[in-house]
Amino acid sequence: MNMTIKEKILSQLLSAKGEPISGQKLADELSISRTMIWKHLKALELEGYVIEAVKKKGYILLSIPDIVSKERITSYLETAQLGHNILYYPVCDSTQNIAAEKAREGAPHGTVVITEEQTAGRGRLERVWDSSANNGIWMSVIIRPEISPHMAPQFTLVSAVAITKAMEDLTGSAPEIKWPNDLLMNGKKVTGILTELQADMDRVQSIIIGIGVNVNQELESFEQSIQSIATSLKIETGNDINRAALVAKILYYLEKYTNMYVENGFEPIKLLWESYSCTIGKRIRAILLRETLEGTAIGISNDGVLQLRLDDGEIRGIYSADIHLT
Ligand code: BT5
Repeated sequence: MNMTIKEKILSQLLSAKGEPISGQKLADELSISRTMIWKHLKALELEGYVIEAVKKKGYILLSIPDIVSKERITSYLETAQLGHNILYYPVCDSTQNIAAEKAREGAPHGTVVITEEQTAGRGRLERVWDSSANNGIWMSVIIRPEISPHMAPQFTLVSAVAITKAMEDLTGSAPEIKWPNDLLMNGKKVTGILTELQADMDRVQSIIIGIGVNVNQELESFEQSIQSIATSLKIETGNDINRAALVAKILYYLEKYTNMYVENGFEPIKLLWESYSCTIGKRIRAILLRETLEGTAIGISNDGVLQLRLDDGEIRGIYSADIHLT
């Protein structure tokens, strides 16, 4: 991966784990002057890193800002492609809007648009997505798989599995997946996914996967109207979570399962999805655009369509709906 000089300096300071590194050593290893090293250190300080200069010893990284900047995420990244182009905004209207624009302008596969705060975060059907400052993951990932447009909705399910795995790795607790785009903990929503598509009739140009994860919110941080239905990883686990590390983990699994899906189809992902699902086998009410159906969710098909058995025995394939467990 191509790291900037600033990222390289940060990476060296992080791997020194609190021990001083001399300015001369940094300058020699990066083949730049000590004055340039000093300038980059000042730039890092402006971003909130606390760096101490110890006389005759060098620089020590004392504390790291809790932000989801490019440098912070990059320091945890283990991917071959996803997240190698990160566009970070302290605040924006919606990362989906910026990602859509960047995708049209040709942003490469794996581009990530991420922010600390959204002023117009949105869910499906233009619903409001509560995205307050510095406590969640509000990001959009642009992927460009070579698939036909009808396969795109499955990326919601692929992403759900990837985020679930990442949360399980990092916190030890896995959420449950509620078809199609919610992750729940103790029955409350901890994550929402919004998959949008740019395509020709027969070819995907880009899929923009919008991911909203409630990470370090307290209950009062949520809008009153969603306090009874929303939760965060902190509320559920009692711990503050390193958001940048979680972003990197999500990208790691998203890359892994995207590649698996493109190479081997949906079936291997489907098995994982089912193992985390809280929808299958349950009685549900499915609110579609034009009708509401009740019945038992008996599974998802090999292309990710929910199979609902109605009370008269008829089986209906549901492509998109709001699901209520009854
Ligand atoms: C979703 O929609 O769940 C998709 C949310 C996607 C958000 C991400 S953040 C990054 C990217 N940029 C964006 O602008 N969006 C994406 P849906 O299934 O329609 O659910 C929306 C409903 O969830 C709302 O009507 C509320 O009831 C509830 N809700 C809103 N904010 C929430 C939050 N932070 N946590 C839990 N529930 C929330």
